[in-house]
Amino acid sequence: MPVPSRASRRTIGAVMFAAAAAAIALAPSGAEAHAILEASTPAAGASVGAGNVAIELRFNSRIDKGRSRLVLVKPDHSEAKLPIAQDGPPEKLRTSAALTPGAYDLRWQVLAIDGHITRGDVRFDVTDH
Ligand SMILES: [Cu+2]
Repeated sequence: MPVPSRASRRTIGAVMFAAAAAAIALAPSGAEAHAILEASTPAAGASVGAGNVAIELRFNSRIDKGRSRLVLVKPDHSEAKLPIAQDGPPEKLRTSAALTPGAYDLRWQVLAIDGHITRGDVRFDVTDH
């Protein structure tokens, strides 16, 4: 292999530096990789009709569904752990529940791909139709 000239070595060095800088810029920091809730059904503060209610939470990153939890606090303040569907898009948690009228609080806890847990809740109302 021919020895690179001084000029081409400098060029190679510049390209490698640029590639390294780009890799650092693109690497997600821990904070950015945390799962943040982007949208939910029912939406926070929404009112939905009684019956079988489809529940879906969409996050900003892939989550470990097997190590995430959904707990529904019912109008009588009792809590029910909801089964999480293991199929579907990796950034969504989906389940459903048969709900009677009243105020509900859906508490979520998710494990993001960076190994960090985040949690929060979505309050909504179920009304009689
Ligand atoms: Cu994190």
